[in-house]
Amino acid sequence: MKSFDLSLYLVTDRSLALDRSLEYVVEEAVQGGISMVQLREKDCTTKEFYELAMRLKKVLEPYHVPLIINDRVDIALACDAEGVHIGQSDMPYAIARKLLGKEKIIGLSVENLQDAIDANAFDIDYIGISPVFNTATKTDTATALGLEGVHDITQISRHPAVGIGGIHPSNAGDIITAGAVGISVVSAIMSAVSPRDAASQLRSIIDKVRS
Ligand code: TZP
Ligand code: MG
Repeated sequence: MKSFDLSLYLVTDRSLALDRSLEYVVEEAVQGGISMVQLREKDCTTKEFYELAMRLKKVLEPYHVPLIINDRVDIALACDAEGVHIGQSDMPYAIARKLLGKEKIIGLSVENLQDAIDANAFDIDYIGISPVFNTATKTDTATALGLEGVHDITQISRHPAVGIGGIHPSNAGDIITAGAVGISVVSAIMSAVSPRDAASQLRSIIDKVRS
């Protein structure tokens, strides 16, 4: 049985890690309470991507935190990651599912209500509502959906949803209240002076809103 916890989902970006290793930031974040990690690499060779994924897998395994690979089904298969996260222009989910099998986690970004309606017909495990707010971390996004978008999408989706984009301690609780089961963050943890404290602060906010 697949079991995973979307509540506090770290998406990586090495360029925002303030010269610290990805392994260091991720392990700190895990100790602060993140529940899932997505390795997102836009600028490296396949070999580097694979090696990085293997190193992160080794960091995460003792904590039983799932490793999800952004976009690259081949890397996910090569390192036996727990799953992949795909966008609307990445490999079609049905092909990803065929290649990965039933037991792996597949997440899909939805950028509007229609994407979420379409995704109801898909054998995926969660959706990422993208972006909730505008963010300097990724500027080639669709129009920000806001809390209203999170509400509308989670109302119609049969899949659990996480929000991504511009999420920080000041608005994290609102994303959950609007209907998401979790939040995905990049800079709020990757660029924090203490990734552990940043994760732990977000963890407390989420737990409080959910209780
Ligand atoms: N997809 C949509 S927005 C985004 C991604 C990968 C970046 C989110 O970064 P941040 O720093 O949490 O706003
Ligand atoms: Mg993608």
